[in-house]
Amino acid sequence: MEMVIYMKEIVIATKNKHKIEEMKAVLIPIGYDVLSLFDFDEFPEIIEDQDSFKGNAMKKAKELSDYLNKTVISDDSGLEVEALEGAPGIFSARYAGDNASYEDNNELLLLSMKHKENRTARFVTSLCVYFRDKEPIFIEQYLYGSIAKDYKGANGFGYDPIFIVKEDGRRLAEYTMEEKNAISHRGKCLKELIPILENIK
Ligand code: ITT
Repeated sequence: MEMVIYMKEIVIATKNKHKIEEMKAVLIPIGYDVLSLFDFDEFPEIIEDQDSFKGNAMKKAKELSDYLNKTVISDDSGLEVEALEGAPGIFSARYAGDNASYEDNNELLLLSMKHKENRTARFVTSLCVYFRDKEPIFIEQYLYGSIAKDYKGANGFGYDPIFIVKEDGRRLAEYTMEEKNAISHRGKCLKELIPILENIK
């Protein structure tokens, strides 16, 4: 009898290499053929103009899925700081302006927090998987901690060097990728996603 292997295809809706690596590590072992925006010459520019992480994640996945006619996984993530009423929040990537670097955003955040005693913060990830023929999946997860007063650690990206993880007091930028994936907002979303995807025909 002939064995037929059905490769399930999924497109990661990002060009962020950290995210692609992290998502591939979860999706390939459960049988997905994983693509990212690097595999397509043309795709629409998605304007992240929704007022929530979930709204932006859904918009990215739906618009790309409609255009590519494929299953698409997207996430929208960011940092919420209690003393700043949830800022930078959905504006985390452009906190210091439209073309801000990670360094620019970190500098502005340290400055905004200079006289704040309450340094509580959390990372948020809202994840969406958008199918052509099924209801979408939504997952949201958090990583709790606080904002430091200086930089430490060389791993990760974005706000990792100034984020103190509540669990052990280390900076997120001091975690190895494996350690970060085990506890992070995005890592927890992906862990929750595995059994859901495995149950889908
Ligand atoms: P997309 O193309 O997928 O949108 P992005 O890099 O803009 O990639 P997000 O919108 O999800 O990613 O995240 C917005 C910002 O939040 C990002 O630029 C970082 O500054 C910050 N951020 C998100 N996840 C982070 C993490 O795990 N560690 C540190 N900073 C993070």
